[in-house]
Amino acid sequence: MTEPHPPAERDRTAELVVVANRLPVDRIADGDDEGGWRRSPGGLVTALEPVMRRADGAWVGWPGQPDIEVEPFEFEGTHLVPVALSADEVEKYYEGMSNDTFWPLYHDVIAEPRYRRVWWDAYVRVNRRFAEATAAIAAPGGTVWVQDYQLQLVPQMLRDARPDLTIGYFHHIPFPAYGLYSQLPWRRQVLEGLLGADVIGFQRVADAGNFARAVRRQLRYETKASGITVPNPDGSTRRALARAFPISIDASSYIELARRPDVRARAQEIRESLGNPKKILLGVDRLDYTKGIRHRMKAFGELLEDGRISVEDVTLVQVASPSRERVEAYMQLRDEIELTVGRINGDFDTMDHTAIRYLHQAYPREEMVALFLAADVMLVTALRDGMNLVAKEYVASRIDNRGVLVLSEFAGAADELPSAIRINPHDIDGMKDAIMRAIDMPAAEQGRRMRALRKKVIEADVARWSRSFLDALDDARRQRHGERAQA
Ligand code: GDG
Repeated sequence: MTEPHPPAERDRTAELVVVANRLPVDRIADGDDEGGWRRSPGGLVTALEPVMRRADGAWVGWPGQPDIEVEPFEFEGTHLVPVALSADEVEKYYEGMSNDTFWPLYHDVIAEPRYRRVWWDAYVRVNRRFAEATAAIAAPGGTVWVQDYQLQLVPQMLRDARPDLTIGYFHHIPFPAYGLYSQLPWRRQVLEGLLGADVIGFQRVADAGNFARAVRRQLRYETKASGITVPNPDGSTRRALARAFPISIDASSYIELARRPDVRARAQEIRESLGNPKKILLGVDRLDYTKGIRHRMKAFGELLEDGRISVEDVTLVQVASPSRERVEAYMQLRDEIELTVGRINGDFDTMDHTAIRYLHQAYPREEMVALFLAADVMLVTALRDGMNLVAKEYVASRIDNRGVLVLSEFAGAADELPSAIRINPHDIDGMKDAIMRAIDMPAAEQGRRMRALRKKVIEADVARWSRSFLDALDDARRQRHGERAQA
């Protein structure tokens, strides 16, 4: 195995550097106009695009394929700095430590986290590589914004290398209660890594609270409201801020799509191709064990069994986009879900109607919005979810103020969307009743609730999210400079 080369030194000119596991681009077949790269469809890219264009911005991340060395390049106004990963590192740092240790641990151990020392070693090594690549390009006194649980050690590594920088970190997934977090053999190192940041952002107030508790219990640092007093190596202290910045979507782009005649026509076509059922229920998730897809299907299957609904009247469309297919727990989940779909459909389908239309595929955004418009009831039944953007996308798309959102209280979105029908996905009877209530909801009540939901999602959109995080970082920078001037 060949060890990738360290990142090339480049002038330190980037005033704002985003550091994320993935670059905001995907590689496409050679010979394309844009030099073989295409903007990836992810939400983070949309969220940060305006910010990156405004500032002299750079983005540090992995290009998405193992063992490829790519020189830094410009893409749509952003300087992209690829960090190379070997196939062995993808397996240990990404599929192992990130997706088979941190992901299940931070989602309340829904699946059993595996603790493997060789994964941790690779995680440290790769985090260091990201930190070095960032230190090499950030302008003196510049700002760095690190994204998510794959890179929790980067803030402190970066602070050690470049104490002049202002560093932010945003955690997209939940932060668990201390009783669970404390399982982590490297619990101390991870907290110290995160506390290298001046601002540590979480989805929910509860996540920020869990983090502060872990810091108190494990490191004995003092915490007050959202401030944490962190000792410096020279014996002085500094303040880190840990609080909630709930992420959102670019609501206007969903509204625009929902208005397009071709998208609306497609929504109608979808209804017809399902045999014009009275009600269409919809689930859209990455195929992940945190999303509660099995619980949802159990509730739906029982409703059919109980005779409270029939396949002539109600169809469930489940888009389960392929995800992390090389991780064992995901292979198992796929088997279980596909067995369940097969059983339910086998028991209840007729020649003309299907109970569950299951789609293990990814679709373009237009198709997603057409599905949102076709769906009378959106089912978000996550067992644990940092935010859940799908809930917000459904709401934004319903420009007709119709449709019902059934939303798990274990998704971060539940804090902001009280007008949804709230459920506990572990309570199957409760979920069945909630689904029936959604199916039977009169149009006037749908309108009342949907208007309240839409107001919230349109007000608190993703531009506001990134602005408020960067404002908090600006405050932190000013505070640091003030402190330094006084010292
Ligand atoms: C993590 C946290 C947090 C899905 N299938 C297709 C498709 N999608 C899009 C959705 C949505 C996104 O992917 C998924 O975002 P979620 O928020 O629902 O969930 P995670 O992927 O688990 O994201 C989560 C998020 O980070 C942001 O901080 O909210 O809690 O787990 O935008 O629409 N998009 C298209 N085709 C698909 O087939 N086009």
